[in-house]
Amino acid sequence: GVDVVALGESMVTFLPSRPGRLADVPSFERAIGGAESNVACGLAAAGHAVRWVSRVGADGFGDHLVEAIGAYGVDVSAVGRDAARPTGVYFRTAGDRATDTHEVAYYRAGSAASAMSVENVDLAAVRSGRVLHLSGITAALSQDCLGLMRELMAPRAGRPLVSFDVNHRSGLWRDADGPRVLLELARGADVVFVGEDEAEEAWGITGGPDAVRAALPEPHVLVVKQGGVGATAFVSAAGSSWLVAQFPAPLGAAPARGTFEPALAVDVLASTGAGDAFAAGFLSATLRGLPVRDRLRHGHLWAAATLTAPGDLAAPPARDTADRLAALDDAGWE
Ligand code: KDG
Repeated sequence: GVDVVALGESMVTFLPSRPGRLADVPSFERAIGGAESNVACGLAAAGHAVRWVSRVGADGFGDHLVEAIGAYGVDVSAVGRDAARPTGVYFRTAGDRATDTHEVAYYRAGSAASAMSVENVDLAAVRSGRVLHLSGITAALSQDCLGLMRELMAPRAGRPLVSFDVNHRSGLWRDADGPRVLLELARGADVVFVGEDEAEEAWGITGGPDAVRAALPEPHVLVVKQGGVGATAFVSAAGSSWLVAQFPAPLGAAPARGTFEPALAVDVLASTGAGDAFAAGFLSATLRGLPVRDRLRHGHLWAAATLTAPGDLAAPPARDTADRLAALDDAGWE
């Protein structure tokens, strides 16, 4: 069976040949990006059975995305083609390493993926995994995409465990609804990933992980990412019976208060994709039934691999290496 299905828009990504303003970069190197397919590729590279569902144009960039993501071992058989709409692309600058600010130029309005809907996506394929990974980016793309998200997240018997990364991209929302919609979607998910900075930007929540949990008590698992500091996971003892049945002891046994794990100190080259890598590492460890502390540590280890690579996507650490590091005592880890 399929462990994880990820649904979302992927784009051909153009990485700059040198630092500086977008206006000054003379050439770019082609790579791939897309928050949900980044998660899918990481999980597949680590040996999990993963499917990515999306729509791309009937064009060379669509071919490239399907081939490149497929090459990670991701099942791309349910990716649809749109003869009338192009594959989205985006350009990025390297930005300033000290402040980690960079420019992003999206060319994705009206893309094939932005026209995803309950009508043109294979819903059975999307529901075919134990876990369905979604993100708030999809909700921002169009009303049809938002409708698809709501349909997939609606409570129903046999619904896969829904993992939701808030991924607030303020530049993508065409109206002021983003924060409200993201909160609504997060409330309906089983596992939620959100940055402390994101929670402040979108929802005005200050006061750290406990304040985020207070505003978002519903998800069975809530992970608040605190950038270079670490991450805090909240796991409620309660969950719907089918959820607890699917993910028994490790989730049910965890304490209701937050579990904090410090991040690894690394030399950040490009932060894009680090959140996706974190989610993939956390989900990988979840699928393996590892305890909460180890899920957070695998998240940090996978994020570290991406933080130190130029693209949005890096090979996850080898499982035995990651397991050895995650098993260190607290002093060794820090
Ligand atoms: O999380 C990384 C993504 O932001 C990047 O790969 C591009 O999906 C992307 C987006 O919409 O920003």
